[in-house]
This record gives sequence, structure tokens and C-alpha cells, in this order.
Amino acid sequence: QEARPFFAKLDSFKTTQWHAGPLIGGETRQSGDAIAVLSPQDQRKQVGEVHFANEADIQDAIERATAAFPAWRDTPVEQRARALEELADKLEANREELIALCTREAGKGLQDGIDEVREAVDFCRFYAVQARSLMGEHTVLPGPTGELNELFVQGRGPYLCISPWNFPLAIFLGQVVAALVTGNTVVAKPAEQTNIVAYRATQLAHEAGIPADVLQLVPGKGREIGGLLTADERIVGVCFTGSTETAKVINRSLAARDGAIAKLVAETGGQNAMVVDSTSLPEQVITDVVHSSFQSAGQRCSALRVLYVQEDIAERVIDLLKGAMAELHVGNPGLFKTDVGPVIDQTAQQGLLAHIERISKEGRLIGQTAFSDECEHGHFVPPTAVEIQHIGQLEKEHFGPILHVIRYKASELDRVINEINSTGFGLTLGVHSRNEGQALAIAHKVNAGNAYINRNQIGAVVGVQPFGGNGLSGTGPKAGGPHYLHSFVTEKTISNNITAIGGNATLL
Ligand code: UN1
Repeated sequence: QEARPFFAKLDSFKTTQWHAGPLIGGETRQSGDAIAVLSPQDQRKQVGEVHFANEADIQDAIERATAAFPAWRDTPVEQRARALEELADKLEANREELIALCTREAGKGLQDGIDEVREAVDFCRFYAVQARSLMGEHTVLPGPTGELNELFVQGRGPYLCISPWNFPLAIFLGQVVAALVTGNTVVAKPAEQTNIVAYRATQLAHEAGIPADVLQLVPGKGREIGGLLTADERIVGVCFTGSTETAKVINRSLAARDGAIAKLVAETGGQNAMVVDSTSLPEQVITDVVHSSFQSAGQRCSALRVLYVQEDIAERVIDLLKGAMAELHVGNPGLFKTDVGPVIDQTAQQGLLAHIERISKEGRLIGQTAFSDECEHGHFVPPTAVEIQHIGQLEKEHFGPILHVIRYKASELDRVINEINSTGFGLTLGVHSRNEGQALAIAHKVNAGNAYINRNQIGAVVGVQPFGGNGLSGTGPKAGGPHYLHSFVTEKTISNNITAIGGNATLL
């Protein structure tokens, strides 16, 4: 064990019981209802307990965030950026606990947990650098002689950050630190399935120097407290990642307010396709398809849902896919050998199983991976591939390990592109082809925020592949990209007639 400190430390969180709750003004409250948090992998195993925020907690949090805003806005950006870098160091120092939590609370695989901490660290360091360049110095604009025109970029006010359970650390913190480093205060409402990860991350942010009232946490059910939060006119902006339906509910709530116009940044769903033409290499295609569809049990908004294969190589690709799926290990996400873990909860499991039943009747079942007996007490869905006729058979995004395969003829490529665009989503796209001109043409014509050629189509890296889409997939700008922080700032110009104040004093 001494030779393997990472594993020994990870193991030490095997039975830890965490207690989380609203973090208001730096205090953990126990005011609202408490729920037991059970592991998605095994419902007999408790992870801890979470107290939800009640209405008084929410009012108090928004009040404090509003009062704390002017001083935080006027804090030098260098100090805010340093706090993010300090937080990055703290995340690294606590990585085993955070990985254990991602696995135990969210059912994420160990490799996913490692990647998640990495991504959270990257967000902190990247936005620290971006904020320094965006806000470090103000701009002097050209203007008439005797007038000084200066442009300042500054925070907007209290932000509400609503984050998803599928990246309970990385996306939670990505949103929060983007809002904080630009001088906004934050009330964070994490997904109701993953409060503990968010709670620990918030504590670490406070330890890193983010003031207590500048970042607060209000755990709860979206349906119960979401409306209270979005209707509050003190909240000047909402940063949301989750389903398209919820983004629309939030948008309506913001639009119905009487007060100031709030800004919404939303990153939502997809109906992500991959187009594989007959010049591609089937072995490489399969590696990338399996990774893109089944990693994280398909619970990524970037995940591949619809594979278009040119008919000349369809049989070969389908055969290889069956073989590769038979080799997947579905089971305990706490084991490195596991390829596919559980889905998040029973509602997700039931919805996905119902979809598999319906679509396998309508189409043709290609392959389905058998479970190991580690799955008996958890929310598992078997990785499944089904051949269908067209993308319109999918009435919505199915957020799990289900791949749909559609054959096409070379002459039908334009139809395929139109069909993908007809969904209204525009998130990720994969293309496999050794004809580079054709691959690039498809990548340009398909409506997608992130197009990937001859590789997998998940795992966008902060600063390298800024992530996000358009249409039903969200508003942009892209997270982890050079323009993301612009959503969190306002601009102010001060035009100063300097001749009025001793402007001619030194000439003679
Ligand atoms: C999401 O699933 O909400 O590209 C986003 C990826 C991740 C982002 C996924 N970096 O897979």
C-alpha cells in the first residue's frame, strides 16, 4: 500500500459518511428537510446526508450575495484570479476525496473521476488567466482633445449557477469560478443528485480565499426552489447546464420578471451524430464509437447517439461493434476494469429501459452488453445498439448508453446532413473519413458547436476545445473558451472633461 499512495488514500474514503447542507454566510445550515444519499451503484450503500435549503435560507443567501457584490466587484482582478489558482491547488491536494465522491455519489467511473478533477483544475487556472487579460487593465478610447474616455469591464451582480449531476465537480466549479473571477457574487444550486461534491467544492473555494457571502450554496429540488431563485429580481444572470426543457422553464421565469433584464447562459442537450463514410477505417471507428457512446454510461451531453454508416461498410462496422460491446465490463464504477457504470437514478434508468424496449421493436437490436452480478442493487442500463431508419424516430435526447445506427448510401449524404440539422440541436458531431475534403465539408455543413474528425467526440479539453452548441443545445459562448467570460461582465465608459479640473495649469 505504501508504494501506492493514490490508491491507499482513495480507499480511505470507501466508507466515509459526508454531511452537507446549505452554506449561507459560511455556515452550514440544517434548516430544511434532510435526505439520505445512496450510491447509484448500490442502493444499500449510504454516502451521507444532505439538508435542503428552505425559503428563508434562499432569501438570506440572495440578500448576502447582493450586499457583498460592490466590494467583490471592486476587488482587484489579480486577487480574484489568485483565489482561483489557490482553489486549483486545493482541488489537487484533495483529489482522492473528490474522485471517491464522484464515484460514490454520482456513480462515475474512476477514470472519469480523475478527468473530472483535472477539468475542474483546468477551469480555475484557465479563467484566472482569461480574467487577468479581460479585466486587468482598462482601455483608454480615442476621443476629442480635452476629454478622457475610459472603458472598464466589471462584474454585473449576483449570479445564480445551476449545475448538472453528470459533471458534479467540473461543471459546477466551471460555472462558479467564471462568475466569481469576473467580479460577480454567486448563489449556486447544484443538481439535487450531487449535492455533496458541490458542498465540498464550495468549502474548498472558501478556504482558497473566496469570501463566505460571495459564494453560497443552496441545495434543493429544482422543481421546488428553482422558481424562487429565478424569479428573484436581485439575480442579474443565470448560468445553467442541463436539459433543454429546464432551460426553457428558466428562460420563461426570467422573462416574466418586472425588474432588470437578466442574462441567461445555457448549455443544454444534443442529438449528436457521427457520419462514417466508406473510406474510413472500421477498427478505428469502433474504438471511437464505443468510447463516445458508452463512456460515462452515455451520460454526457457530448455523447454519440446516432451513428450514420455508409452501406458499403455497414455490415463490417456492425459486426465489429457487436464484438466490442460484448467485451465491455458493466458494473462497479469503483473498479478500473469497469467500462460502464450505473446511470444516475431510478427515474433515468426506467426512462432509458422503456426507450430500449420501444426502439428495439421499431428497429433491429444489434447488440446489448450483459451485466455482471455487481449490478444487482444499482441503477444499471445495459449498453445497447439498435439499428433504426431515420433520426426522427428519436423523439428526444436519450441520456444514457444507447446507440442508434442508421445506414446511408453515398448519394444520400446531403439528406443525412439535412436530417441531422433537422433535429434543431447543434452540439457535437463526429466524422470518420480518409477523404479530408469530404470530412471537412460535413464538419462545416452540420450544425454543431464541436465537430471532431477521425477521433472520439467527447472529452472536450478546457482551452483546447471550447465546449458548447447552439439552437436547442444552448446559447454559447463556449465554456473553456476565450469568449466565455464575456457573458459575466458589463462594460462601463467614463467620459471625463479634463479641461474642467486644472487642465491648463502647467503650460507656462
Ligand atoms: C456535458 O456533458 O454536460 O466534451 C458536457 C465533454 C465534456 C463536456 C460534456 N468536456 O465530454
